[in-house]
Amino acid sequence: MRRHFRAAHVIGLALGATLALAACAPTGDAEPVATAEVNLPQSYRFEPASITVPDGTTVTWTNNDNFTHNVRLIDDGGDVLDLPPGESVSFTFTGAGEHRYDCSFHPTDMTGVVVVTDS
Ligand SMILES: [Cu+2]
Repeated sequence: MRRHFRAAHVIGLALGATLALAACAPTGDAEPVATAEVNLPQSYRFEPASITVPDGTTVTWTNNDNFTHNVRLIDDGGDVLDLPPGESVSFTFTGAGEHRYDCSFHPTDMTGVVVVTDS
């Protein structure tokens, strides 16, 4: 009887541990990185793709890839900032919340988000 109870208890602990691991498993959406600098390394990437900055921060993207990309400000009027290889562009984000952007040439591979917090 006592032995049976202990076995059930162990199974319960194992289940709990499994659920905890599942809750912490990577989902592909990494925690936003606190930086105002986004790199475009080879190839076709924004790095880091998810950043966080205080309200009113100017974010700079630098294209270190061999191809021309751009920054399309999806949630900020849709303007497209051209970004040839070796060049940088900047944009000042205002308004707390998620500001999504992508590269209009490669929207499937290249998306990013700027999480703006109250300053
Ligand atoms: Cu691109």
